[in-house]
Amino acid sequence: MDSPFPSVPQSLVTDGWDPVAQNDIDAFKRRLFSHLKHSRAKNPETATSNDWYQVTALAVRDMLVETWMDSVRAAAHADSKQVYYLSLEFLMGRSLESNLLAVGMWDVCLATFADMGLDFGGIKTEEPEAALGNGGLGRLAACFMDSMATLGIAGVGYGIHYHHGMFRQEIRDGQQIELPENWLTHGNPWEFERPEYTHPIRFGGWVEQGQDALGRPFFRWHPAEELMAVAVDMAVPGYGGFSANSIRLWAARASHGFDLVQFNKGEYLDAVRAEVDSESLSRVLYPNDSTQQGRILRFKQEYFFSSASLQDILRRFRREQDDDFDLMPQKVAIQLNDTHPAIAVAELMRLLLDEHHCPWADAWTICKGVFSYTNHTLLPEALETWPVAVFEALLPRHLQIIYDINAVFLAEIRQLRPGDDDLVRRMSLIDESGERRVRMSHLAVVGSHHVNGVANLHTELMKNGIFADFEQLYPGKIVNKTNGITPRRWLNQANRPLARLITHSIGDGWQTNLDRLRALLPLADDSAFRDEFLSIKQANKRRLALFASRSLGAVIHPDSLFDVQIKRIHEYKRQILNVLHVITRYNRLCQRQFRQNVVPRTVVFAGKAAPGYVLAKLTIRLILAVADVVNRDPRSRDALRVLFVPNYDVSTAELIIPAAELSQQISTAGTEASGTGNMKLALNGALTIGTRDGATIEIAEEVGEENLFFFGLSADQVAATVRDGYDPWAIYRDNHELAEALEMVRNGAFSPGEPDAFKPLFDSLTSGGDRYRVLADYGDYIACQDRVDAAYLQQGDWTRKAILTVARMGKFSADATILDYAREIWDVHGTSPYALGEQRN
Ligand code: B1H
Repeated sequence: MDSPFPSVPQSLVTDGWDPVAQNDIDAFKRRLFSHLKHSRAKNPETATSNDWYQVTALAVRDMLVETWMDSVRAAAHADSKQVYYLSLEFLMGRSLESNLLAVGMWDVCLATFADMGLDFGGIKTEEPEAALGNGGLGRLAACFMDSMATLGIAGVGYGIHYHHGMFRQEIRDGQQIELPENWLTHGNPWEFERPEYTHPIRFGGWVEQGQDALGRPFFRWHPAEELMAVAVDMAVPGYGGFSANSIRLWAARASHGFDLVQFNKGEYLDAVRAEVDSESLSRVLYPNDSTQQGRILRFKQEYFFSSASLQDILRRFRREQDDDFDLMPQKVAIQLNDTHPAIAVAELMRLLLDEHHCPWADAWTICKGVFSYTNHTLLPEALETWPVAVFEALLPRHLQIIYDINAVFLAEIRQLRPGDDDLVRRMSLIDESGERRVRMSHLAVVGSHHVNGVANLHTELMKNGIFADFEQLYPGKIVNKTNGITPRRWLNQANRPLARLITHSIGDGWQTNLDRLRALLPLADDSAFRDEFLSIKQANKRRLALFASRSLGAVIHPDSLFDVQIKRIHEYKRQILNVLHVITRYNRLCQRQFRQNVVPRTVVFAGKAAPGYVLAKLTIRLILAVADVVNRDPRSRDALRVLFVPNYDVSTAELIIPAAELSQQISTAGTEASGTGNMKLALNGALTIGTRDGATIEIAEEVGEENLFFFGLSADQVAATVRDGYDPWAIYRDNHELAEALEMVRNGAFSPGEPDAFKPLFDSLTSGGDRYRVLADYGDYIACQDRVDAAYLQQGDWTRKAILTVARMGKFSADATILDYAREIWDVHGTSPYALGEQRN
């Protein structure tokens, strides 16, 4: 690949590494060969790529195990507070490179493989992703784990060891199909199964009520079903090798205590079937992002991992503090990642009341001192409620406890606001408006000492919207913690060339104190630096183009503007608005007079649709159909290309983000709680085109409004359209380019064989009930895209804006976010030099 910028040192724009001493290479090679022989029983001649991946992982694992064991031991004996992050999702991605960078062995490893004449690029892609999450919420958990480990905040991430992670997306006949993902087929070198940490999980049955010898009431749950949760641990090494934490994932196993009876009765096959049933509990991740599916198996998953985690937390606590449970709030902080683990509140009550015989009021005080809850979405379809009937059938004792919590809570409300029955009805943990349901968010709020939103706007909307009553009665309980991303993965690892340029220019240290990127500010006006920055972007674009041609058979031009929208496909994220822009641009290109001076564009989409989400799947189909037309038509193909990258996952993000120049963040204002892809793209030098939504607002505050492209209605204005009415047909009539694009969607221009194929999309866009107000933002969006073109023509200034953007992204380091949680919510301190030196704010 020839660089068009001869002044650039070639080493910076390739995947180069710093010089490595032959001694280090030889030592690393010895570790690889030793594992090849002793762990794989292979020799170099017969070793496959996968063997090399496995032995490299084992060699790296050896290097981090020491720090990990030290950290875990130190945390256990330090008598200090531990943080437990309960999350149904951890979207970790691949671990080999991040762990190599954490232990400082990345250069050595690359040099070693080069020395052996093997291609490390092919070896690292042997690693299947740990795709144990849907999107932002799961990836946030992974970034937070990285930051906690790096800052030396002792803690454990608790989740589920899903056998199948997020489904694999393939495109067949222009449509998404879902295939099971099998990340464990070749074994997972990063995990340690720990059968010695196994906890029983029970469901169903009935509750016996009685009095003990002293006349005190007791409740004894007689469950009908039991299974086991077995711990599977993974190390999370902190950057720099000062400390490490664990992620403990629970795998479901049969409990032979229960089916032994069946075995003994000779019902062998039935008993084995029961075993299969038990293990199905941790079989698969639910692939819904931002919608609750309400399936029984999901409910059981939520309780399964909450209960196992709490039993584990109590076991660890009692080992250090005996049964002095009043100390728990000083020793234990439990963060609930959304309401998925909200049942943990009732479970801790049950354990304290029924198994450890705490008085009710004491147990409740402990709960409220231990838990805190993060809300990640305001979309009504995502707010979890479960029918009371489901509780009665599966968790009867927990239902009693929830009723008791509710009674105490509502008594408090009645005292604070006598006579306000409507308030009581609204705040109750039980929704009585139809089939009685438990409101999991209310359980989480009532059981927590702090509740947080994930960006300023989101938190304000929480306080004025779904949690307004709570905000009024308990001011100060709801706080904001704007999300962040780990700069280790999202810049240092994913964009090695840019990371190296930054380090060459301002030195190391930014990886653990992202505010240091401000030292790049003066370089935005340095033409040599700009050229290097630009040539790295070009090289990353060429890398993506190469991938597109080799793996997808698609041609894209590295000289065009790479315009990127990568995220779950969802109506509120409005990929359809992007498509309408593409169609409009296509229509313009079909007219000769528009073909002068156009800025060539490549519009990149990637994302999965939930399997049952019809309009989202149809949107993918439309993107592919439009791509097919636009990419073939000689009138447009030189100036406009559409690329859909299938199977969007963490690794695909690591490939696309460094190549992006324009970041599309175009959700209806007020719907995207935060967004974190917006941060990743900006940190890699993409300029943002977006609405005033989520954390994009705060990105603009940091980088300066002059360095991004805002358009569309604000959240307040969107709310006003709800009050004042919304008339999409009036907008249609007023804007002929819009009408033309919409008609093409309706009349089969992109689906000649099936003219009505996309009609449901047309109908939704033109319906007054379109919750996402797509047409309302169309005109402003198109005008804004024209401004993007104009800005891109000023290449020097565009690059300057991109550099300023990178330099001002420090606020969005997950380290800063985690230090904020540590200070305001968890009351803990980091012990690594990065935390001690840099406790910011
Ligand atoms: C987010 C979810 C989510 N919000 C339900 N809510 C799920 C809800 O399986 N489910 O049932 C799964 C996921 N995910 C995202 O969280 C927000 O949409 C983003 O705006 C935010 O950046 C991210 C992290 O806070």
